[in-house]
Amino acid sequence: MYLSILEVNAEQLPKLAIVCGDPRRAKKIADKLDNAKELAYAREYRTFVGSYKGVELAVVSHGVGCPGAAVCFEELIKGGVHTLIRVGTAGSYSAEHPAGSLIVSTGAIRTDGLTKQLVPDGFPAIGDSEVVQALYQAAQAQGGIVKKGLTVTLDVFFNGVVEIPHQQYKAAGALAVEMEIAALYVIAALRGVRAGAIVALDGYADADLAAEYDPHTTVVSDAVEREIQAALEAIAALAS
Ligand code: R1X
Repeated sequence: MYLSILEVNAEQLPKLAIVCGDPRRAKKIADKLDNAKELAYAREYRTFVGSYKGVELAVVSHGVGCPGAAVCFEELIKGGVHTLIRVGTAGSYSAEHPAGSLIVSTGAIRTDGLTKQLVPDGFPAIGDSEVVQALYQAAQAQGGIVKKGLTVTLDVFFNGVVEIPHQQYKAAGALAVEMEIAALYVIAALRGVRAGAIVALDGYADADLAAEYDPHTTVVSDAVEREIQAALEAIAALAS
């Protein structure tokens, strides 16, 4: 089967995949694999295959936001992928886990538009318990601050005139906010595959993002390095 948006033949895809927003991060992850090979780079979707500790996996970028990411997740699943781990970045809701910390998402609060067009209100977006646990254990082994809990998935990055109720999400216990996990978890549930997600915090979500957001710090790149390592170890553990 030819996956016409990723521009990849399904026969070339392993069953496990790490997905991330940034095509450059996909390359960075692929550089840690044995026998890494780039299969395609179509739109924001850059696809590599290779192996880690003898386990074959794909590494694929999905871009920013649920609709574009959903195209990637759906095609990977159509192509036979049954385990997906998102390695991403997110804004923090608490000084207890500042930039440089890692959060494993147990579930996403669905404020995005995409999943509203896939499933009815009230349908949960939850991670697979085995994938979440494998990620959490592997992340703890990397050191630094690691938490697991709920994350918020938004569509908006730069605010408009509508106030986003960050204080309410925070008061309800959400740890961080990003833009793709709801799509991943709902699509995984719909298609009967397992998924988990880990994010490196790159700032505070309820601050003025336009003025203060700087994801290009050493603290953040160190955390991204740790989450990549955690995801690779989780893939190796989940394959066995
Ligand atoms: O998930 C969010 C989005 O993909 C977090 O980082 C990106 C925006 O910079």
